[in-house]
Amino acid sequence: MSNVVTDPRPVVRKFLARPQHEGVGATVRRSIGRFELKYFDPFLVLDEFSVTAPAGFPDHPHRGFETVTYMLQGAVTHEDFEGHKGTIEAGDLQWMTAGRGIVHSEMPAAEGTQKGLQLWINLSSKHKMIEPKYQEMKSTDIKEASRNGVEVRVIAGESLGVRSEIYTRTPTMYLDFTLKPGAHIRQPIPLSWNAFVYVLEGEGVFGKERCSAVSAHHLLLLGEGDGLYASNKSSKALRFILVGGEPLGEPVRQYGPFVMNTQEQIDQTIEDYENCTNGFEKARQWKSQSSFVFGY
Ligand code: FJE
Ligand code: FE
Repeated sequence: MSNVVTDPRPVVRKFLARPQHEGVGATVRRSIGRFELKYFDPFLVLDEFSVTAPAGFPDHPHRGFETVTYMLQGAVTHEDFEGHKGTIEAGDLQWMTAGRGIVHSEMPAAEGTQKGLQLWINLSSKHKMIEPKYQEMKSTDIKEASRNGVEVRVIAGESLGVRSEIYTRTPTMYLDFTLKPGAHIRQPIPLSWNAFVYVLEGEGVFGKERCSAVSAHHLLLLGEGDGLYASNKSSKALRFILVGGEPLGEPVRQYGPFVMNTQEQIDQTIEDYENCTNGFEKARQWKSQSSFVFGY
């Protein structure tokens, strides 16, 4: 990938993510995965979530994709039916490959409101049934770089000469940028990848220099080109994520938390989950500790 951006990608679509109810009493601003944008290959869902106890995401399954949870505020405890348990706090990351099957809970672990981003990345047909896997990174282990008023946290991929160690089964980049007033950035993106921006704080100009500024909770789909141009022409900090991925180009069949290629595979998955087979064996006995704490 070249280090210079000569043909910045235009913004081709813009969505404001409004709050909606999800899980049990939780709120998400869903941008990808809503009715108007069911899929942005390979991305299935992007939720900016907000949960306050006793609300949360109690015991539920996943199959066929990855969930990437990046905390912005507070803390979330996750536990799964294999006995894997952990708490992620502001700035921490959990990159979970559900593969053939995970059953887990994701519940608040601090006072007040827990906020973060959860991205669902599809897996190719040949990887949908792989063993589940976790990659976790504490905030202090996430590499950062800064240059000319731009700060980047490299969650996946590479930016400003810094590379993340996160392994992305579906080739993906995930960068968290903060631009001081007056700063701008040109970030290369592989030509064939789909890419989007989601604005977290402040206002920014994306795509071309003359575009109007975009504010928080907006998703911007980028068109063709070799990278992103972003600029902060406001008087406050601008924070956004840039995510890109190699499209799979495969049929997608989704039933809630199960994402496969065909209806037959979905039927099989529902059967596997009901019968506790083919990766859901441990679902038979298991209930999260959270379910007792929160009484669900
Ligand atoms: C899920 C409804 C859900 N976005 N953001 C249905 F809410 C969920 C789910 C989540 C979720 C969890 C966190 Cl921690 C953050 C989220 C949706 O767990 F998986 C299905 N199927
Ligand atoms: Fe989940």
